[in-house]
Amino acid sequence: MSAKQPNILFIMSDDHSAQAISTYNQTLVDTPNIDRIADEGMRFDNVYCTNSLCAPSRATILTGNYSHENGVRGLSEPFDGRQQTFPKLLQESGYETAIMGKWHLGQGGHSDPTGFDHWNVFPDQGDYYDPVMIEMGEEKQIKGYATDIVTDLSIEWLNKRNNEKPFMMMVHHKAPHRPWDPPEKYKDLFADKKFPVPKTYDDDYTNRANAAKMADMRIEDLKEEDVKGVPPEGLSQQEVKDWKYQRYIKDYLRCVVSIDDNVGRLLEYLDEQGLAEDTIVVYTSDQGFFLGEHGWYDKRFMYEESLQMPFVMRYPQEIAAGSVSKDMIINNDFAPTFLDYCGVKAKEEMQGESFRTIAKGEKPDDWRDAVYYRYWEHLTIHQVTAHYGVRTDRYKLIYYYGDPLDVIGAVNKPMEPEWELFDLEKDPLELKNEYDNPDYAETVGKLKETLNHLRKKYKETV
Ligand SMILES: [Ca+2]
Repeated sequence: MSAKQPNILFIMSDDHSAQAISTYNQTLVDTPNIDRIADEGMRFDNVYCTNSLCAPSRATILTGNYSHENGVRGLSEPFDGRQQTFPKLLQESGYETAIMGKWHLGQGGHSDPTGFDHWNVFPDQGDYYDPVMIEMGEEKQIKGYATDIVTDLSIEWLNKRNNEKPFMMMVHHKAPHRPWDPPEKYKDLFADKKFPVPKTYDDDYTNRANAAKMADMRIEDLKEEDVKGVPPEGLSQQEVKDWKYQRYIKDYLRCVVSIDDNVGRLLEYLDEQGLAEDTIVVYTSDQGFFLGEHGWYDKRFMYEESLQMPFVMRYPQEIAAGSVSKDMIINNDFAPTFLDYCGVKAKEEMQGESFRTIAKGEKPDDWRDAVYYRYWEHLTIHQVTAHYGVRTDRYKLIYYYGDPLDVIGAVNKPMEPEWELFDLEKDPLELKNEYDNPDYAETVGKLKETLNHLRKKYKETV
């Protein structure tokens, strides 16, 4: 193999919103180590998941394909590992490959990880404390805190790997996923701090589709086990919400601080081993997350906080330090991009594009100007309505199709279809649906054409 093939260290957490990373937003928490990847490489401001849910995003990242193509449209559909994935292609091309931590794509049969020389993953969601892990099919309980353990195992594997081969390792943290359990050492961090609430915290969902009103993921609905306690007596409804929000955001951010520490450990390891120059380092999350925006926690919606994935990447040989990209990238693009860097061809076309040239600071003339999104689950947990839509640099058109056929969880739950249009330039917080505003009729027409074009392009049939 060519000595020029880079290593890839792909670090991904679960439900880590860009708002909770200081290179994106300074109001919540300091993440010096994740920021370091951006400072020494590129920060991507417009990276989107194409189905904002854990398992589907993971399946898309592995295959480069949309949910309907890779078979993981919702949380209940196991991944079929016989299909083409980028780790498999790299392994076949001489890479040594590994995955540590969260897999969440089913277990046993054809759903165990494939394309990895070594894997050690949580069953399903996994536990924060003393988690059971499955190492190459064998269950073992490991003492400690999940985020530290995943990093320990990753460093252990890097020490043992075959130095003759380039490596690709996926380090997948469980944190900061619900139930947001922080490590013991950080359980009192931020104890005396009061975090600001986001601008749309008290969203009342007027001028919007019913879908927003129906969603069952409001801060006030957080359960006792989520906020690890009962609100003091005598509080007003708003005070209970505020109390819950502080409990929620503090535990969430405690988990984030621990992730950032562990990202730092891996970066230091690369420095110590002289690997930093030859290794592409990525930090991302499987989707975004609501941290009180629109009064919510969780994800699923095509709204910005849930759609946007944080994404920073360092590769000193090609990416200028401190650079920023605003180009629209989707999680389908990750697989073709890594293959491009490694000089490996996919066997059949993936539904994503390599953004290697964008990372070099040059945007290809024919780069996409619209992103297609689809959330398939219909009125399952959190009561979010199935929808698909298109986002351009200025507009977002969402169709809540309400069709009980061919969607997950939809049996006997038909709904009146509804549309939302947001003008992101005038209304970046997505508070006013302009779909019925005649001033936007022409825009709506054009966006529907784009939507239909993308649905055809990606072979969407329902
Ligand atoms: Ca997730």
